[in-house]
Amino acid sequence: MHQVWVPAPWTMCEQNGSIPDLTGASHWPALPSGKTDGSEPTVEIDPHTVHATVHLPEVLVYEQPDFGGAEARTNLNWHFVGEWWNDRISSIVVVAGYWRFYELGRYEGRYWELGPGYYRFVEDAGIPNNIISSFQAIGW
Ligand SMILES: [Ca+2]
Repeated sequence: MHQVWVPAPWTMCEQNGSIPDLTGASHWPALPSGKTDGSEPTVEIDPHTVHATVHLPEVLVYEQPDFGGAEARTNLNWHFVGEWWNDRISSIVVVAGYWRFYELGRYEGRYWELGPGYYRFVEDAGIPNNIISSFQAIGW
């Protein structure tokens, strides 16, 4: 029988109506990847160095204060967080990068910026509780 993967309702994904913004990903940081034409590589890549030096923007959002309730982790920008997450974010961990959080979808309305850190209640960072509808990385 054909099995269909059904995401949990709080998974931030297109199946749940979340709208990813992939335009930003094209200029996110990246190291040269391996060549496929048989020529000598121009850069010798040490995977440990890559791990230590490349910090992709990354954020975790939580349903409740103090990092409680449902959690979503992402490295992507979101035009819309999806109906489940909409107006439901109460705490945030910014792992890397600088992120802008918007009160409306499509990066509209008021917005607030957070850098790396633990934000156990968004209102302590000046963001009204249960208001975020979209967010994007603006620097890293
Ligand atoms: Ca909102």
